[in-house]
Amino acid sequence: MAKILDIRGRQVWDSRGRRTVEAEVVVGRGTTPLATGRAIAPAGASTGSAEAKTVDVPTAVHNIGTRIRDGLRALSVSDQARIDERLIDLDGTPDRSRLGANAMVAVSLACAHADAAAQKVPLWKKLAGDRRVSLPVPQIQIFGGGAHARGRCDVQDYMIVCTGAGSFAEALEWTAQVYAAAGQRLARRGALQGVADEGGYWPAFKSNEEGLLELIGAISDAGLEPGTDVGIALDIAATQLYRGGNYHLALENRILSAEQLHAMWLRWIESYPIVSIEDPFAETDSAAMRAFTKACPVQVVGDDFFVTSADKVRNAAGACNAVLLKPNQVGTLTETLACWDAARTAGYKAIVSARSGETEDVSIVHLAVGWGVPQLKVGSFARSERMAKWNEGLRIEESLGAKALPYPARKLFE
Ligand code: 2PG
Ligand code: MG
Repeated sequence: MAKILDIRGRQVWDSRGRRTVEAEVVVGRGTTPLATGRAIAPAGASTGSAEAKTVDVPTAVHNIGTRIRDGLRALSVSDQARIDERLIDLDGTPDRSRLGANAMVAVSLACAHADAAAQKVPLWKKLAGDRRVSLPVPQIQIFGGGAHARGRCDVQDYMIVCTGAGSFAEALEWTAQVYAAAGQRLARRGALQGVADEGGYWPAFKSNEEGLLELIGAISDAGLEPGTDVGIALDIAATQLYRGGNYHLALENRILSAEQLHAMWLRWIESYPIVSIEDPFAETDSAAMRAFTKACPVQVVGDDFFVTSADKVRNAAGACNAVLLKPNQVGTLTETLACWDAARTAGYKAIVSARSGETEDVSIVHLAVGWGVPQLKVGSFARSERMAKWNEGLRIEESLGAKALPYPARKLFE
């Protein structure tokens, strides 16, 4: 068993040109180094209020090189639960505000990478053990709005899900065509204003519904069948729209009650091939979320609403039917896995997700594959912090070959 010999932190930069923290963990036998693992903390822009707290990057780097290094040294790097427990103890706060969730998640993930490297297996394989795995079904952003495009439109993520694709690689082929078609359509109309934080087009829509019409148009332009080949997933990130008990659609200059918004979402779901809707109501509006989930025939995802908390999923009482898993919302791998376990026990679906502030770190792809989480959300089909993750998925799919479980897209959304 390899033991942790050394840990250090360093400041690196993310996709928004902001500081973030990288952890590097050296493991070995005796005093002989065997392997190194590295991971970088991502950062959100539309964050849930109950997310674990970060500390500034110099403090995170300092914490990693001092308290965390001293606390984890000599632990077996294969014992992820023990490592994460120690991190939580060293932090000693309910919200991770002492060590910082950014420092903790970088270290927690770097330990997993170091263990995989010491065992000479890919991270997904270390996590899966002998279980057979498949690639997850991607939700890929085509238009970006909300907090990722200075509120250009109210809906944050207009995404596609290639529900009819037979493999991860085919889903990416189709996505490339839809992404290109969507850009051409916007450019022709003079409605293309660049790309938003996750690489989706920054659109000049006049209404939020226009985004749905444009998605349908782009799917058709790509020669694919909306609803059969390709469905739509939305992230409303509605906490961002919630003020004084109502929902403010700034683009349309309208203020809606929860009941009115509920009716609007149901009309959209009836009129368009929507297969998933995330945070359709604010994180504090549980009653609206519950009423909506009861009425909604498709996947209702809690992101800000659950903040990857196993307890919140266990206490959901009918709110949402799926959970977004973001390791940096809780701070450690073990807690993220506990949330996935809670979701499975409750019969909820799950999606591993990146953040709007990302880097070349591809750990989340391995988590989705290794833990058997059947969906993955990474942002759009542009910018290398996104493409690095899609490309990693391609490598894993290729390496699995015929050993893979059947690709789950058609079954998930049948
Ligand atoms: C979300 C994510 C990714 P952020 O809301 O699901 O789209 O955004 O990382 O800004 O929270
Ligand atoms: Mg979200």
